[in-house]
Amino acid sequence: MSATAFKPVTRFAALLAGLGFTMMSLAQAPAGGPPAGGGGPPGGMPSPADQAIEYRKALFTVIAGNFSPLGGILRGNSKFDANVLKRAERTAMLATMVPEAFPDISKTGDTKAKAEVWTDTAGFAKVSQDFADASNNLLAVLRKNNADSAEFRDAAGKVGESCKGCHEKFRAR
Ligand code: ASC
Repeated sequence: MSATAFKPVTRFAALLAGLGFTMMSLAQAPAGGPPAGGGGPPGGMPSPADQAIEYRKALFTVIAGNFSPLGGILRGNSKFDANVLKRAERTAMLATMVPEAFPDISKTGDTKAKAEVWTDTAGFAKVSQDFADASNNLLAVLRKNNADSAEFRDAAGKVGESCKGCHEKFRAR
């Protein structure tokens, strides 16, 4: 192969760099890429590990943004309103996304996730499933009776307990 064979690739890489990408980030290379938690190449995109952690935090931000108002009803901080069912639907859907938000590459970096997430995989699978089950139960309760009932309070309380159960075991303070 002559050196000229590489020219189009080099030009492509230069184009990507201009757009803030690298060949590596395009390929989503998990291993052998920028060091985990290292922030990635200077001036470039975050490393795959940092991107995965960023994604996870975003997921939990949206989960909390939807569920916290329901917890607030139980604590007397907010009122049951027309948004409750919608928030419960979102929480149940988002709960299904939790397990995949903890890929192996995201163990280290700017995260409170404990190593146990990846060592006690059965335990983590269980608390993730508890959250999904409790969220689905809350949704079922609201679909039957979309009101501030004792059943709603019990079901929403169980979702909150599932959040807490995972945080106590798998999230650093
Ligand atoms: C929420 C929220 C959590 C849980 C937790 C329950 O609304 O954002 O992290 O409930 O506080 O104990």
